[in-house]
This record gives sequence, structure tokens and C-alpha cells, in this order.
Amino acid sequence: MPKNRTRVEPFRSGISELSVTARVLILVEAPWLGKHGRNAVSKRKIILDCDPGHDDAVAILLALASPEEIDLLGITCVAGNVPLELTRNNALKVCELAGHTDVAVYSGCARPMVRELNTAENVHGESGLNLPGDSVLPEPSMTLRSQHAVDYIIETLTAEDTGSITLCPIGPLTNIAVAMIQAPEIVPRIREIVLMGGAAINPGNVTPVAEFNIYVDPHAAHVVFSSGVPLVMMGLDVTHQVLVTAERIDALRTTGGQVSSTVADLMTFYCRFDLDKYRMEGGPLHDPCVIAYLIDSTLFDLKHVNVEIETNADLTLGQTVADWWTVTDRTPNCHVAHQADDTRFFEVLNERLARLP
Ligand SMILES: [Ca+2]
Repeated sequence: MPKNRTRVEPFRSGISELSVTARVLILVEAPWLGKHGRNAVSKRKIILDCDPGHDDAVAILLALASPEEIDLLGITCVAGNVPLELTRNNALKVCELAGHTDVAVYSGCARPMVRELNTAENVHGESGLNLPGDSVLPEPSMTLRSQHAVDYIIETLTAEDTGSITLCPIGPLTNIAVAMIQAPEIVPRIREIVLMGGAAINPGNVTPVAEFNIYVDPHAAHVVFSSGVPLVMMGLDVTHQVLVTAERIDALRTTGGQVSSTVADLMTFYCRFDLDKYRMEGGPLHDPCVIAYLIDSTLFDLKHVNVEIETNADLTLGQTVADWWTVTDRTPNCHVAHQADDTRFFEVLNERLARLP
């Protein structure tokens, strides 16, 4: 086994020796098993914190299509790919597209903690969710909940059992960090944070070393990465392995219903940027990696390392500095995904999206 594959393999080989009954008992009863051994069988209560965004839209749809593994308590929106007024409206549009008009959607922070907001209309279009020809999805009839996203996150973590809620940020980390600052008592109540952001061994995508979500609010990222909460990082290391090629867009269009077809259209718009700018064979489907990991953690290989956020230096602002080879004595704080099974990822995605209308 390669040295850098540190996901709980020793344990898995251990349970393979046991009877089926014993394995079932362990999976159901044993809290010491740890989250990585349980992901495939335990349903997670999650709050999805997002800035839609094409890949955010796919992540929302994938979560809504996966009720066996994911209990989506609420969607919280933050400024990121486009300003907050657009990200929150796009979240409503996506829920409505899926026919899930009962989802609770909350509006959060309109700007990063310290820096001015940087947006990405060059990738996502002026609306944040443009379709080919710069058309957009219909305006939603759903409305936002009146509570602020940060208050919702705090209230939910306080009300639910300790260790029962997984936070899934797929935009800048502002809402999560502000919640941690406003109510530090929630921090030990969080089961885990599975986030899209950063790059451990890959180059950056907005600066030579920084990934967009972390770069937009590096101070918030610092709060989260130094919080002590168990972290799983789906960064560019894996998202650049999960590429929406023309063939995969065709597969979406032909296997599912209206939602899959609309996702194919969204991806057609989205991919043009990466094809032009990075000469990739397809657009990286960043945010859905978070949800795919919750559905089936074996889609990814992870390594437990120390990751800290650069907040001071101009040249490397927002870099996720990962101690990949343990050259420091810093304590590992983050499971970094570094290998994705892209073929199986798209099989899961297609199958799930086809469940929607
Ligand atoms: Ca996002």
C-alpha cells in the first residue's frame, strides 16, 4: 500500500476477518469506529453553506437526491462567486428546480471578514448561474427564511445533540467563522467540517498558490482551520481530477430527466471557462466532491496532515500550507483528499441526479 494512503485501511483489513453479523454490530454500535469507517452506512445531518455558483448548484442537487445518506437540515448562503443577493437567490432557484420547495434557505454574510469581496463572474456569469446564451433559471417562488444564516448555524448546533451535525462549506468560510466567533461554545458540538477549498499539493486557481474559496476570505479560513474541529478538505488536488468532459455532459443529458438536462446546460456554460483558461479536458466539479464524500467516502483517498492558512503575505495570501511530508512538528488537523475515483464519482452523480424530476 502506498505510504501516503492513510485512510483507515488497517482497520478495514481488520474487520474483513470478522463475521458479517459482527461487522454489522460494529458499524451500528461502535462509536470508536470513527467517522471515516462509517461514512458509507451512517446518515449525516448537514448544513450546506454555499455561494451558488454552478458547482454549488450540482452539490445542492446531489444532496437533495441522496436522502439515504444525507439529512439536509438547511442551506446557508454567503457572498463568494457572486454577491450575496445573487447566491441566495440562486440557492432558491436550485431547490425549486429539484422540486424541493420545502428546503430552509438562509442568507448570511455579505462580505469577507477583513478583505473586500472578490467574485468570479468570469466563471459563473453575471447571475452566478448562467445558462448557455446567458439565459438564467426562472425566478423562484420560494422565499428565504428570515433568520440570519449565522444565527441559524448557532441555533441548530446548540439545539441538536453534540457531535451530530456536519458542516459542509462549499464557498468562502465567512459564515462558519463568524458563527464560531459569535458563539465559541458551538465549536466542540460540530461533528466534522467537510469543505471544498484549498490546494495541498496542487497549484492555486486564483493566484499561483491560492484556491478561490480560501483566497476570498483567508481570515475566516484561518478561524476554521485552527478551530480544532475535525476537517476534511476537498481541494483542487481532487477537484481537478473530477472533470466534466463533453462526453459526461452528454451522459447527463441522456440518462436523466429535466434536472439532469438542466445540469448538462449549466455545465456547458461552466466548462467553457476551464477549457479556455486552463486547457483542461473539462471543468472541475469542485463542490459536489463534498457531498460525494458523504455519500461514499471510498471515492477519495485522504491523508491526515497539518494545514494552516497564510493570512499575512501578499504573494501567498490564502495559501493552504499543507505539511505533506511532516517536515514540521505541527499537529495534523485536516484529512486532505488527494486522489479521486472520477469514473465512479460520475456514476454516482448521474444515478442520483436521475432520481430528481
Ligand atoms: Ca462554491
